[in-house]
This record gives sequence, structure tokens and C-alpha cells, in this order.
Amino acid sequence: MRRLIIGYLAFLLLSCGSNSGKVRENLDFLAESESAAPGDVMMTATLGDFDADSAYNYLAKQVAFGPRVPNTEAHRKTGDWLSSELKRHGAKVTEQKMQLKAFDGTILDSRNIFAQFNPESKDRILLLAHWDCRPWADKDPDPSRRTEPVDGANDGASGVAVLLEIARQLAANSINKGVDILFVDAEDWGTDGDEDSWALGTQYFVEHPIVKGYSPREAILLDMVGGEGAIFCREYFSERSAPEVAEQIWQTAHQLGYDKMFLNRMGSAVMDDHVQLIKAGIPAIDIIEYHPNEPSGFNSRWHTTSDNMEGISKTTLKAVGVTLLSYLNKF
Ligand code: AHN
Ligand code: ZN
Repeated sequence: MRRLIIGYLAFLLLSCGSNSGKVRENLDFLAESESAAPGDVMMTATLGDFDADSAYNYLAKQVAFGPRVPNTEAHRKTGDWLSSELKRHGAKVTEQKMQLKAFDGTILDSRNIFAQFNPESKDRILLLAHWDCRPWADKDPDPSRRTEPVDGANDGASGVAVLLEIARQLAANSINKGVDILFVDAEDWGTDGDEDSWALGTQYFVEHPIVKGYSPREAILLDMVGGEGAIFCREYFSERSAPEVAEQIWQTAHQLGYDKMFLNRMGSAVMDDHVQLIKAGIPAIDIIEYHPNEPSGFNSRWHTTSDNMEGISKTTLKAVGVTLLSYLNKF
């Protein structure tokens, strides 16, 4: 049995990044659930209304700094701005500065940015996204452009933008819940086939707790949550770790009328920041786009020079933001 599970896991990992619709079909054990008709909104985000224009501006602002690649000026400036923006929203902000060694030996001047709302509350939820950009557009269709950095409009800036807007809503509505927002660095300086080369900032975060004995009830990772026409399916490692959290998120999305975007079925297995949290004992899920017709499982702009503002949709940002904000109301 144990060997079977390990074999199954290996199979899944191999399938990550390959176009194996058949495997995914077999994983489709989650039944479609009842959903509201579009526009039939059964619940509102009482923490305030998630403002998609504001989230979009937060996204554009990051992209305007330039690619947020560690060891660059754009990265340093963006880090300073993220930190000041979170402080402006009344959070207790801690910057975790560290030098991380990438798989290719490069030393990355990195920084995790940790913002706590109601730090005294014991019952906490952790919301996170990576804020760095991939240094090379190695999936670009044009080989001559594969050494250029990516803009990371979707891969990086989108998750951060949604969380900044959530921080703004938390401040405006002075809620009394324990909410932590974490922007992790050095997620995207990884290489295929070496799973520990990714998510370096999150690895550092769990190895060097900022708060003694830190153990949030659950964590929700946002990754690639702004793409035009994005679909969100349930993710394998999230299901292993915190199926009840995923269930609640997808149910909330359906109640809000976003059942066409949040499909209640299995997508793929993604090695992402949440896996490092899970390994450290924190129940975590990943809300990440799933593109069944792409070899990567992500949209065709992923890790290309086209991951820019043109691929961003306010509708997608809004669906994710409103869903998450509504979920926080229930937390
Ligand atoms: C895999 O490709 C297996 N994981 C992707 C993690 C990632 C990179 N998320 C954003 N960029
Ligand atoms: Zn990436």
C-alpha cells in the first residue's frame, strides 16, 4: 500500500508539467457540486467590497518597477514599497532579510515581508504569495529571448496585488481576526527536476520562524490569479493537506456565482510555496490557475516574455479577491 502511494505520487509529480489529461481525468474524483446561477449572489463580502480596480493598480505598480528579480534595483524598490504599503494599512510588518543560495550558486539578496493584523489573536490564518520574478523567460517561444527576465504580471504580481487589496480592506474595516499576509521571495529562481531549488523564501520562513511557535490554523497561497480566462481547479497537495479549506473556498466561489471559474474538480499536482508549509506542518492550499490544454498546466504566457499586463484580467482578480474576502468573513 505504502509503495502504491509513493508510486502514485511519483506518477503525479512526473505528470506536473506534462500534458497528461488522462491522469487528470482519473483524478477527477471530486463531484461537481450545486452552484448558483451567474449573478445569483448569495453572500456578500461584508469585510468591504474587494475593489478589482485597486487590485489591478497594485498589480500594474509592481510591473512598472520592472522585473522583481533578486539582486536588482527593481526588486529592492518593490520590497520597500510593499513593506510601506502594508504598514500604511496598519499591519505589524516584519522584514526577514536573508541571503539565499540558488541552485546555480548565485547568492540572492532576499526578503520575506510578513504583515500581521491583530497580532495578539491566537487563532490565525496565513495568506501568502511570492513577490519575486523569474530571472529567465526560459519557456519563451523565441529562443533568443529566453535569457530575458519575465515581467511576472501574473506569475508574482497577481497574488501580491490581491493580497494588498485584502490588506486595504482589513484596514478599512478594522476586523478582529488574526490574519497574516506573507510575501515570500526567491520562489522562482528554480530549475526543472530539482524541487528544492524553488520556493527558497518559504523554505527559509519555516526554518526561521519570525514569531515563536508560529502555527496558523491554515494557509492559503495565491499563485497566478490574474490571467485572462483563468480556471481554478483543486490541487493535489492541497487536497492531501487541507481538503476542508479547499472545499470551503470552492463552495464560497460557487455561492458567489463563480462556478465557471472555480471548477470543483482535480487539476494537477504543483510544487509550489504551499508544499514547503505543508512539510513544516502547516495545513495549506494553493489557489493556482490550471490550463488543461497547455503542456505546463499553466497558461501559455507562463515563464515567457508575454507574462505582462496584456495577459491580465480584472474579472479574474475580482473573482479570486471576492471569494477570499468572503471566506475571511467566515473564518
Ligand atoms: C512546477 O512547475 C512544478 N511548479 C511551478 C511553481 C511556480 C513557478 N509557480 C510560479 N512559478
Ligand atoms: Zn514562475
